[in-house]
Amino acid sequence: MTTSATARAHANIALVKYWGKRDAARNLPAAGSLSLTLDALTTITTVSFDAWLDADAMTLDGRDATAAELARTSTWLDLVRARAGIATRAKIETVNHFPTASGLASSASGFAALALAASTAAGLALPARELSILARIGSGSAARSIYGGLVRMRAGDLSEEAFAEPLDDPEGLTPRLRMIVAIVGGGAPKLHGSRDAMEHSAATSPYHAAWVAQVPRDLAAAEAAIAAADLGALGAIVEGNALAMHAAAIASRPPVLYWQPATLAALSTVQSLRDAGAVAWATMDAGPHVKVLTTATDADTVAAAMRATPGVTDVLVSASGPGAELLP
Ligand code: 2P0
Repeated sequence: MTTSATARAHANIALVKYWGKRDAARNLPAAGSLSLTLDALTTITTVSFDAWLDADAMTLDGRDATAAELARTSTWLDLVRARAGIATRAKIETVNHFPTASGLASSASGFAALALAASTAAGLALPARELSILARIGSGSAARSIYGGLVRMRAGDLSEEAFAEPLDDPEGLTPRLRMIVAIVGGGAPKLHGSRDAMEHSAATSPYHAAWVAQVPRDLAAAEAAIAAADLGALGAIVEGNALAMHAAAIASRPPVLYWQPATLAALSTVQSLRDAGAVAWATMDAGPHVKVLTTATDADTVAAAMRATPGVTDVLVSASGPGAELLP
């Protein structure tokens, strides 16, 4: 007997970053985070439990998963099997619909789509909060991609408390927001995987404790700015938070340095755009790319300026996207 389900989820970009764990085994973050789910970056995953299989099997963008990718997914799938009371192995087919060479990590949309598809195929009908916890155990940022729009991740004290939830947006800011992704270095594979890099940073950076202490302050200020629809205040926190994360990472020994020359050029373009009156605030993740928070009104101006920046090889524009959903 086969039971199958297909789900779609979107990647997210953190406005207040997750960088560091307090418990690696249960994948509990050291602090909360806040993100915007993006409509332009999609993963579609099908999970089929099949009694004839004697091992899990997985394809990623049409190729067989590596042994490491399969082992990580298989271990995670054991949680779903335990919960559903089944031992059946599964076939997993996952496809990332990301613009070519976007160089963006797909673990957030990947584990969010997987959590919904696998739990549904296993016969579980989990509420969104349970899906968020399940996705988090796979990858911390995936907890946020269960939801659309602006999303807050709670650090929680217990594993059951570390989940994401949609953020109140009383002034209707979300539909006005745009994220411009400026790809630097042609989307080459990243130098340091974020999982290992954040652990190394926590273990060796003299600034890590200061970073973890700053996050709750940034979260509170970002939420207040969203509640007041104050984009200038929100943008200043977003940019400061990302640079603080990178400062802590760069101070690791040996350093975790994601920046390339074009990264600085892109950051300089963002400052120039602001000086010229545009809404433009930079953020960066575990790579050299610069993402710019802006509005629907200024998106074309910002995208054109990023495209004209030397060393920027590709630019994509995204609005807010929806949460994880089942496909027929
Ligand atoms: C974020 N990043 O908040 C931050 C900013 C990277 C920089 O979440 O170990 O792949 O799987 O829980 O979710 C990337 O880390 O890490 C990440 P794991 P994940 O988006």
